[in-house]
Amino acid sequence: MKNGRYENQNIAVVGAGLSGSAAALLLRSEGAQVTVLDSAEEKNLLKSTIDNLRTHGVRVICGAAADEDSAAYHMAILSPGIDPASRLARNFSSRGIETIGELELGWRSYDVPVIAVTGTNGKTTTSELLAQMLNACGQRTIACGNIGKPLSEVAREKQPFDVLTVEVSSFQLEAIRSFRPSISLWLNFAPDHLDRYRSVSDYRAAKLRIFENQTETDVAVVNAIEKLPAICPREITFSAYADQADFRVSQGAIVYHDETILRLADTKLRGLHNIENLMATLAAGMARGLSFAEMVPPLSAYQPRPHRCEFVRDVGGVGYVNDSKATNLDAVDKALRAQNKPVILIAGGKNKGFSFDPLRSLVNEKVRSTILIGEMAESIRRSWSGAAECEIASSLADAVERAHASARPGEVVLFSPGTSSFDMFKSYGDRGDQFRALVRALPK
Ligand code: UMA
Repeated sequence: MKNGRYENQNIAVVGAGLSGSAAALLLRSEGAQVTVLDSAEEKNLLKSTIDNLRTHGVRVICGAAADEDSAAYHMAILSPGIDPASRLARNFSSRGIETIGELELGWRSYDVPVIAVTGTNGKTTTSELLAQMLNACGQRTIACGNIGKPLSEVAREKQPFDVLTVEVSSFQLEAIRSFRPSISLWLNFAPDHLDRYRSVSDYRAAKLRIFENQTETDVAVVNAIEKLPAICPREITFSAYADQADFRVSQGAIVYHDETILRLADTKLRGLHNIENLMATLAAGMARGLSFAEMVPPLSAYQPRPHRCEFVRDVGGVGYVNDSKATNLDAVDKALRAQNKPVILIAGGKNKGFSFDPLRSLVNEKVRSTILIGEMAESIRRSWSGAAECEIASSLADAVERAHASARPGEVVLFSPGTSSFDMFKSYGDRGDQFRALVRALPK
């Protein structure tokens, strides 16, 4: 236990989703009196979650009453989806109540070293690669955090792990105090989440907090082409594009200094962005004392996850690729660069506060025709008008039908939305599942 327990403390947990629920149950297991507050009306929340919280003695306040709650608390825990500037969060911070994020709570409650993985893209793949590799090499770990299982849940379960592999988002890092990974991974950075941050530099500053509490005895695995400020931990660098990195690509293989480690043809991952994810994983394993000979077999065996440039099916010589996980422009950029055939691109979704202008020249180079969906369809058409044919579809089903009607043999239909899904779907997973089902239902 890094900090004291929470016996008889009155603690507010903001948000009744995965993180809030995990934080509340952890705090209850450590003796706190817990109130969960959520701005949504109770009927719109998961009944099973709310019932479970109440069964564990947690008070739940929903809707407008949550914003107005004025009870005294020792501390408040924010779920990552809660903007610290929101009225709900300010209700605590403005009264001088210590306010921390769920990640920080989990960290304080479980004394196991942490490997933290951040980056705009590739966090989930790298966290999974790392967890799979470490377990195969005899280091017991679990991939948790932003990937789906909150750190507070892992902290409550207290299984005997050697190390935790924690995917961390800017939203989570924004609300840390003492969170100190022994190994941090900075995969890449590109603009995102401008519906939450006032500027790209605010988003970057939140992410950079991953290094904030690391010391010289810790390690940072960093992308060599990123211009990071001076940081304390020892750095191991990687890049598929620079020659000066510790891990780099040479003659179709990942090399460490001059030693060949892994031939690209011997992995199931495709695209240079994934090769960088592999390099970062090897670097983190090296920092954990593993040899390349131990690490390479599990990395070669790793199967890519769904929704990440997932090949769905060939229909009459046209390949259909599901890249629903592409929720920002950088991910679309990488997916387009990985294609070597003319592309019919299906893109669009929720308005996250950025324009698609930066992709214009790449779209012009790679894409024959675009089919646009969701809240951003009109705005994307304005960004790409003249760079490729643009048409707007009324639904994902309509978009798939239009793509099927226009694609020619030898082309690829790439579903890489470039923004989040919440205007039309429950999640990127739901969106990708629907795309896959629609493609599977196409006539031959
Ligand atoms: N809520 C409010 N007021 C608000 C906003 C939300 O009361 O102003 C309530 C909602 O009504 C809801 C609850 O908060 O009941 C949801 O909390 P949340 O948005 O923090 O979601 P969780 O279910 O706790 O999931 C969070 C992460 N979500 C976000 O960061 C938005 C999940 O990352 C993460 O997997 C999970 O914790 C476990 O750690 C998702 C994500 O989209 C996958 N992450 C972003 C990304 O990867 O780009 C950062």
